[in-house]
Amino acid sequence: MSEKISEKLNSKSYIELENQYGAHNYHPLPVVLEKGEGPYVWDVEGKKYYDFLSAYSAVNQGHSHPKIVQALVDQAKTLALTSRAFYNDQLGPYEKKITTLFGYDKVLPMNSGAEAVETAVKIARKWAYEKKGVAQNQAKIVVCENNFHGRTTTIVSFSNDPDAYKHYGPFTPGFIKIPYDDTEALTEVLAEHGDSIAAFLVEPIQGEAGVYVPKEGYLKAASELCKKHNVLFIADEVQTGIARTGKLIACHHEQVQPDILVLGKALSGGMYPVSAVLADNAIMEVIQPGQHGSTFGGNPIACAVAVAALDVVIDEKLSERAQSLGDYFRTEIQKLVDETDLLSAVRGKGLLNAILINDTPDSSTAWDLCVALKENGLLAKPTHGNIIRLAPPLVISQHQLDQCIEILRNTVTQFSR
Ligand code: IF1
Repeated sequence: MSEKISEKLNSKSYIELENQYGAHNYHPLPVVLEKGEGPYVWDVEGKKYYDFLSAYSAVNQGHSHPKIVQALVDQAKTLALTSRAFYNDQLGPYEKKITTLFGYDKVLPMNSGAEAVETAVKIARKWAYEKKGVAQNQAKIVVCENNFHGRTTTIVSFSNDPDAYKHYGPFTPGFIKIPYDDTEALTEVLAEHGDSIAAFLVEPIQGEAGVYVPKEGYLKAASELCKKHNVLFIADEVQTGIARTGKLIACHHEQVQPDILVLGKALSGGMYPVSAVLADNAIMEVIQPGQHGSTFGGNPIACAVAVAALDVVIDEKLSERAQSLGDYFRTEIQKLVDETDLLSAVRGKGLLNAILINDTPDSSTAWDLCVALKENGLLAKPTHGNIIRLAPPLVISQHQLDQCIEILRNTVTQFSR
């Protein structure tokens, strides 16, 4: 094992280092992690935890999955980066694998989720001008209130969360916000503006908004409305994709095949920044050489890691696990909701779930409960205010999940505001 970069410190010292030398763009839970394996992480004092955040659903395959680590190490020792100025022997096989698995003609490889969303926005706009005949610079994209699609300037331009957009103007125009999970609102906006609308960009479940699961049939109805108005249906499955909700992508719960599919996070199993935009030729062909790109997009390491990460999803039946363990988890947590006034609801799909704390969003109750959970060996973090996301790695076993349910039960019942 190679020597650590610096001598080993305690949690307090690591936190002080981050406070002094790091931008304060996060307020982490007071725990300093140094090791991860499967559903577990360990802090620098050696305390073991269940990870119930999974790096916001990036670590679906479990921390440091041996097969993905091996792919990373082997490729890193061989060829790390060529840029797309040249071909490489990893990209083509990866592109064939991912397009075949998700059912598309083409993939455009990127790195972060936000980059992939930006790529989807650019493709949709270009398609609107070159294929749909929308007047230049007049293309609109419909998005949903309380969305989260990343943190670039264009993406926060269509956020309604002041923390995401305040003082980042001027904003990118061309976006129309409608309420989420509201088929009537989508019907109206397409009827009124459909001729100039390029796409509808939507999260199949709104993650950051608090694991908001739309009504059954919403995605299907939205997809059909888009077809009717020649509008592209773009599914942002960065968080809900890769088996997290019990299907390969959450849209498959309603047999919806998005016109443009955006993937990220667990596409690499949390091992490396890998994102992707998938579409059929009639859409993807609007991008010609020199019209979009990225230094690291489609690099050999990203491709080798993503191939291994997707193999793990299929070989270890992670979608089926998420579906059955998720149903069990919500059933058990619903019993706890019924027994205590601290929790008002549990909701989710597969192993993307959340509990609603029976307190005001500006109260510290959700945070305080997460600190208490940490003391009891389970790491989770509130999303907005009084909602705690509960999303373990999909490799968690039934026995381990039962232990987590016990930790949740004990912590909630012993918790005093
Ligand atoms: C943070 C949560 C936030 C995403 C969806 C695109 C992206 C994300 C549906 C962008 C990223 C991350 C970002 C991270 C916390 C986490 C997150 F929803 F998952 F909880 F912020 F809202 N589409 N979500 O969820 O992907 O560029 O980050 O790779 O920014 O704090 P990215």
